[in-house]
Amino acid sequence: MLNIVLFGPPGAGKGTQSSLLIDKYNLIHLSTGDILRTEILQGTKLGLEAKSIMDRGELVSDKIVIGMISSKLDNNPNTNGFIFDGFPRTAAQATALDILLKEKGTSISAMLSLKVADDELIRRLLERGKNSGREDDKNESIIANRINEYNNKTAPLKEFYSAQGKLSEIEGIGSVKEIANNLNNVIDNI
Ligand code: B4P
Repeated sequence: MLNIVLFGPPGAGKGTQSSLLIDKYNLIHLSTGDILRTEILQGTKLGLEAKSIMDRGELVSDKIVIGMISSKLDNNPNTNGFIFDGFPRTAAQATALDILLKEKGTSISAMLSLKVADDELIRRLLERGKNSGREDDKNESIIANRINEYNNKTAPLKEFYSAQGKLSEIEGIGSVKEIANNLNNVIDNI
């Protein structure tokens, strides 16, 4: 199986690039952000719990997101592989993911980390916030909070995957096509 962690700060282009990679490599896209937003739209108990946390730009609890990923893995036993977009975001999530994949006889193939400077992240997210209806994209102080959460809790995961020899860093500024080509080159050499 080909299991890719697509990594980077909020607004780095993970969602954008995932949609290209799933078509090219015939993978299943698991975006914890999208799954949570679907729960919010459906008004489920989990969605109600997650909404205020996400609107503040904080991270939803590990227990909730690990449970969500676990059931998605169980529901797709015969796939070529997965793109993990926005997951893992904490050390506990990364450890849980390794265990869940091991139980299925597979593992992470690579972490592809998109590098984008903070001023460009803020510009992209505010731009998306004009139309997306996402509360977390509308306000610069919430975006700053998301970037802080990333720097404190998520960025250290690069060390976790680097220690396993799986980290590749890719420039995330440029055209969507250029960045996609660079991601494809890394994946084709796995
Ligand atoms: P996510 O949905 O994962 O949102 P994100 O980090 O903002 O990334 P996103 O995929 O939306 O942005 P993208 O880079 O594609 O998380 C939202 C919230 O959910 C979190 O804050 C947290 O509360 C919760 N959550 C999710 N997963 C969790 C977890 N595992 N644990 C705990 N909590 C969790 O795109 C951004 C914009 O840039 C787009 O408008 C796009 O068009 C544009 N763009 C993309 N590529 C570009 C390029 N090359 N040039 C210019 N613009 C570009």
